[in-house]
Amino acid sequence: MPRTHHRTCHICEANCGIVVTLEGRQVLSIKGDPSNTLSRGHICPKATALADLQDDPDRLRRPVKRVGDEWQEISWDQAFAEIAERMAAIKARDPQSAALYIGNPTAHNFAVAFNLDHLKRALGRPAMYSASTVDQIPHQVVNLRLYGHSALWGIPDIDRTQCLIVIGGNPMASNGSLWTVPDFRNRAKALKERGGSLIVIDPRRSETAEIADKHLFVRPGSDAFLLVALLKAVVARTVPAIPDWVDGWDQVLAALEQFDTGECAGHAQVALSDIEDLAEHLTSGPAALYGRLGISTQVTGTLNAWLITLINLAAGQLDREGGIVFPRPLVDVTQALPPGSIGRRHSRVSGHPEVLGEFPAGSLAEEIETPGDGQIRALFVVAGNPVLSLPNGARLDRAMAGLELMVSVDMYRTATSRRAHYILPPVGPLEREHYGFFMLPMAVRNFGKFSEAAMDSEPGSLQDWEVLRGLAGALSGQAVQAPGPRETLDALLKSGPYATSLAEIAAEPGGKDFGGPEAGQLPQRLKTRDQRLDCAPEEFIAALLALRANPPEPQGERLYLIGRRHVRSNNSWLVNSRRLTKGPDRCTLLIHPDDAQARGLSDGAEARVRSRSGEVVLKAEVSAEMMPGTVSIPHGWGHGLAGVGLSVAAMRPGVSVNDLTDETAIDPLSNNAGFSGVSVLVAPA
Ligand SMILES: Nc1nc2c(c(=O)[nH]1)N[C@H]1C(S)=C(S)[C@@H](COP(=O)(O)OP(=O)(O)OC[C@H]3O[C@@H](n4cnc5c(=O)[nH]c(N)nc54)[C@H](O)[C@@H]3O)O[C@H]1N2
Ligand SMILES: Nc1nc2c(c(=O)[nH]1)N[C@H]1C(S)=C(S)[C@@H](COP(=O)(O)OP(=O)(O)OC[C@H]3O[C@@H](n4cnc5c(=O)[nH]c(N)nc54)[C@H](O)[C@@H]3O)O[C@H]1N2
Ligand code: SF4
Ligand SMILES: [Mo]
Repeated sequence: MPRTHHRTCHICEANCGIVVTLEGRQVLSIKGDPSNTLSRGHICPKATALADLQDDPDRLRRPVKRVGDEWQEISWDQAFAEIAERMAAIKARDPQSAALYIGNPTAHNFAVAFNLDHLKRALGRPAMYSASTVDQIPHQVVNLRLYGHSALWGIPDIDRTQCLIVIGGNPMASNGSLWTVPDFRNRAKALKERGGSLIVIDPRRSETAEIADKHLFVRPGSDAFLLVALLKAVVARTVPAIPDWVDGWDQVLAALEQFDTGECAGHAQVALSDIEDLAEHLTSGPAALYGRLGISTQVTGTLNAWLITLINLAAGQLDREGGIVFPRPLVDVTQALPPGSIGRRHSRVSGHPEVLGEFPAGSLAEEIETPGDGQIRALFVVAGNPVLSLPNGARLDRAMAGLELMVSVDMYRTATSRRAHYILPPVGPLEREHYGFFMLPMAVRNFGKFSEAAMDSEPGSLQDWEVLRGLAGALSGQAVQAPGPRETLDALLKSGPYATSLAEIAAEPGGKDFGGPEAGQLPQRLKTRDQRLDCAPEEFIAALLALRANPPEPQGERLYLIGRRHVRSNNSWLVNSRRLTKGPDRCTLLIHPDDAQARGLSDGAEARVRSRSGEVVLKAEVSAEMMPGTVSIPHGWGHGLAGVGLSVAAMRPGVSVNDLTDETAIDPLSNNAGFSGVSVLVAPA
């Protein structure tokens, strides 16, 4: 008899409710769950890939060990014991030689979040790296410095705003980021139906720009200039009503004096009249300026995220209905997690400060390559694919070959885990529990949904968190004694703002809804010592002033390279799904017709793209959706490396854009990689 199972899709940040129909272990269908009040029945094509993943014969079911070029299946006990033994030998020579890299899927796994510390402790405080520093850490730094906690989030109040301005985000493809906003399409449609507007600022006419009322191109990597000009335009238009719990506004104004609006607009290649129009929208009703990945992955990422907050503040939109609102999640992560630190330690080779406990992922390769005390000799990768996801991944790939021990917790033999000595696979995607611990605090509803496993796990398999505990136990010689993830979550729900419980949440198949975010949360929710908001941290002001001396360099023959996401893929890891990989080639070079013509490149021809880091050859896709002077290649491709065990992906492996990106381009305030606007040369291959 078929049975239905209500759960949350854990692939991306949207946290959509899904209904899985199963017969035994066989998935008959995956559909949107209309009873889920967060996602309202919405799903995207990726949800059905959960079934492909669950059944994928390439997915590892047992630990494997690399012996030469061969992979041998071994038992968990053997894997844990051998790893512990090798680690002990390495540590005996140098206690500070281990590093841990945490990939994006760990952000979608509450049980991993509760158990990482066991592994960190057992490894003796390893150097930490993660996908955060190729993604969102600038926003966390701004949260920390302004609100006092890296995980106190403000999000656009999309369901009540009259104007949403998106800069460097493409929610129509990504389904939202740092903003859990499932069903973005219909929420944007409703905004327009009530007479509001959607404006997109992006060097590519993205899928979101396609449905917008207005789209502006911006020169990649130059958003800080546009944002300075916009802030000045907003200030010129209104006398900002800065709340009395905000300090530092005068310092902001003084710094702005140093900039000329017209000059800034010129640097960003945005017309002054368009900037005036944006300011008009922001100051004439409920409106929200939202910036995401395109503005985060720049060397000015923190500056960008800060300027966006200042613009919302100056326009009177911060903590306002229809502006930027602060969700009140069921689990208050600002209670559950420490606020975050900056600069307590520095990296060995280049002296990068620790930011939220991490060094720049872009500096991982040099720490493996450079001899001396503290050289990384053992690397543990949990749910990450840094060879494809980090800048100059090819350099990291070469460096990894020199590691004495590498362990990947992953269910596939990927571009990265093929370098590991041991791969430890978790259970299938439908065999695990889920709670959107990190994502629900950024959701458009104050909402909770707990998903039980949809099916029993295969005998002898372990969940990610059990793998982490197994490793920690073996490394420390002591089994981990701690409450399980369900117990921890239950306790957090009980002590949370709604004093609910796991049992209460789990009883609701569609989730439990406590209403939409309310305005008026500040200053009470601030986690700063004095419960005031200092909007002008010294180092931010200094970085802003330093911007004057760094106008964009003349472009000449060079083109700006940016990235993109497709609704049928997710970073590097849904590439083995038969359902998703159907259709046209997606790893292409998007290039404007004028730029293509100037280089003698026709649509479909092979193009050679060169940068400081390397070179790739891929098919050109000529399209006026690109800003002239700008090209785009998606990340998450490059599965053709020897040793990768992805048979579906192998048919169309693509190339890795991160063979072109620059690992030395780092935002000094957050350690984030600068991916936007890499300078490249393009020619026919
Ligand atoms: N040039 C460029 N580079 C980028 C980006 C870009 O826009 N442009 N985007 C960046 C961003 S935003 C991110 S988040 C990073 C992502 O960077 P990473 O997190 O390093 O890489 P992913 O491609 O997400 O790979 C995740 C890995 O985890 C495995 N995995 C999936 N689910 C699970 C699970 O439940 N358990 C375990 N143990 N493993 C699992 C997958 O098989 C895959 O190998 O890439 C970044 N890199
Ligand atoms: N389908 C799908 N969904 C995903 C993912 C996926 O891989 N596939 N990945 C998930 C992850 S890990 C993340 S972090 C989120 C990211 O979600 P989003 O932040 O929405 O990221 P992108 O879709 O990469 O959109 C970034 C946009 O910035 C633009 N851009 C690039 N450079 C610049 C610039 O210099 N300035 C400006 N203003 N814009 C620029 C790009 O053209 C692109 O349209 O998506 C998540 N959702
Ligand atoms: S939008 Fe994200 S959470 Fe929703 S179905 Fe698609 S992949 Fe899953
Ligand atoms: Mo990400």
